Amino acid sequence: MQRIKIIDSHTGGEPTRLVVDGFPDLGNGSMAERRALLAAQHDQWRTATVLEPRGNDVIVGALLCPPVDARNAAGVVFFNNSGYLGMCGHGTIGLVASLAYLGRIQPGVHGIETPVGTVQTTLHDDGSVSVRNVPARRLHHHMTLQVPGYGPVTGDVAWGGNWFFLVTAHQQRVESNNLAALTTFALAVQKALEVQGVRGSDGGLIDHIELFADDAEADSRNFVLCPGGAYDRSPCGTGTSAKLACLAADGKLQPGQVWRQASIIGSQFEASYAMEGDQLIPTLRGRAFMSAEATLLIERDDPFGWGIQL
Ligand code: PYC
Repeated sequence: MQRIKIIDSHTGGEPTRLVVDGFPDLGNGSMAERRALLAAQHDQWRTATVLEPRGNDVIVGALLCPPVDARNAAGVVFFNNSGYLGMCGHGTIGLVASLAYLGRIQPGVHGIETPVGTVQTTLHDDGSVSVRNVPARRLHHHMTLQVPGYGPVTGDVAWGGNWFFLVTAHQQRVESNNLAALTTFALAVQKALEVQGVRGSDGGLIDHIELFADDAEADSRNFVLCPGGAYDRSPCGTGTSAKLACLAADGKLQPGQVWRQASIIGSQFEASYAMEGDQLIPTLRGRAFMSAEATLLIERDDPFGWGIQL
């Protein structure tokens, strides 16, 4: 019998499954190296943790790792139903709240190492968490794609810790009672980007699609399609970071100015950015709530023990 100890939380409705113990030893390399090792040699631990029958398409896994730099609180490798993420904003908020729940950290500033860089987080006295993310930037402005079934779709390509295609002008209704149509549209855009060879500056897939609409309670409401086909219940920390980079490039948001990003289910992140030289550094603030503390069990003879993979 294999055992994986987890803490589940959700940030604005989006779940994070923190793996506290039970995964294979990935050595002492950087989080990018540990992610590569997990993907190449131990991927069944990802699938066992986030796929059915124990998980589902929405869960983001977060493997808790000892940090390389002892001044940091932790390292983390994020993964989901389709593979591995660079950074994850809602997941980092969930990780910090879970470490607080476990009594491992107190309110204050805590460095977290991720595969795309170290982020500085602040656990506030009210339980909310700020994440000072990796630098965000816009790569392409006003790029027009031909999307089969929909015609031309124009958007921006930006990095916020993952690669995003951000679409503001579209014919879609960004409402929670229109999820099937939004998902179908965003999947078609995701596919068109891949087929037409549009990639990030590091060659990475543009695998997150973000649509925007006005919102009565916030500066904007988004719908974010994640790489594995699920939509983000939270406003998406890396997606909000990519949005800040686009707003800044368009001169529509100044350093320090607050941007309230609502998700498709109405949860919110408060975001702003600072300039450090020519780098735009986003900060997001949100709150995670604990939802479970459990041990996953994998029986030796369970045909679906390592996840249902279709
Ligand atoms: O909050 O950055 C985020 C995120 C990425 C994928 C799901 N959530």
